[in-house]
Amino acid sequence: MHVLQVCKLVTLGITLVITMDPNLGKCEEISNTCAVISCGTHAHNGLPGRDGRDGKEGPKGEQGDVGLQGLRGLQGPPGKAGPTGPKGAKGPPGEKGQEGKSGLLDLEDLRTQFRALGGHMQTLQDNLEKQQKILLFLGGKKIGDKVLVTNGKEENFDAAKEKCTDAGGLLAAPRNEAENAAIQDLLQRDASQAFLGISDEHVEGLFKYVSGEQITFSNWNLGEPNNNKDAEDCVEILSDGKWNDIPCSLARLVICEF
Ligand code: GN1
Ligand code: CA
Ligand code: CA
Repeated sequence: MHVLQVCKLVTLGITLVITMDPNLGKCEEISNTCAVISCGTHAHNGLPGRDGRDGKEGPKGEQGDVGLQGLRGLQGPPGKAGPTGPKGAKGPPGEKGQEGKSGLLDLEDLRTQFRALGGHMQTLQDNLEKQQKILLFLGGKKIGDKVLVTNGKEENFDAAKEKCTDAGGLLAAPRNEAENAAIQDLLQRDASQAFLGISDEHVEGLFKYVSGEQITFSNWNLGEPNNNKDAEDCVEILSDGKWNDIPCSLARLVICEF
């Protein structure tokens, strides 16, 4: 039903009510609510009424047509690697390489190097023997793997130790009868006594090598070590090869072992 038709019906209703009850509002007042309401006598038609108010918003329209295609998007990340392709055809043969060396020649080269190395080793051996001859000539003595040498000087125990370590050796200490005899032989040329690299300066009665190990060989004189006057912690070797404990402050011949 159109708005106009509704309005006409309403106006008709109101006109009927007013006619039946004159106390109700005048027709002119009511006509303001609807442009099609007519007032007064029906002698002739009045002027057309004013435009009505805007109607209510209508219902939602039907869905429109599909729009135009949008712009192209940004490039995506690279895809996964595809499967391995078929094997290519075999290439042409390469150029011929240089002529290889004979294995026999390599062996001959090695023989030459060995001969040269042998020559160097012989030279070293000759030099070593020469050095030993010089050492023995100067008073050194070889015993087993040890070389014993004296500087011909007499020092107290600490100074004697230092002389030997400064030279890259140790104050001599015999580990067996043969070494004891070699030291004895050496001291007889220069003095009547020499220090040994042995002391009980840390624990009374417990004699140790300067390296810190407890002694495994000894050749004490009869009644020694007696720690005379409670002041004897170092050891001398006498001209007969026997040992005696003496004060470390005394000066004795320095004999080193290398
Ligand atoms: C004694 O006798 P002599 O002087 O060689 C002593 C040693 C002492 C030394 C100290 C048997 O030796 O133990 O170390 O004096 N010998 C005896 O100088 O008592
Ligand atoms: Ca002692
Ligand atoms: Ca003594």
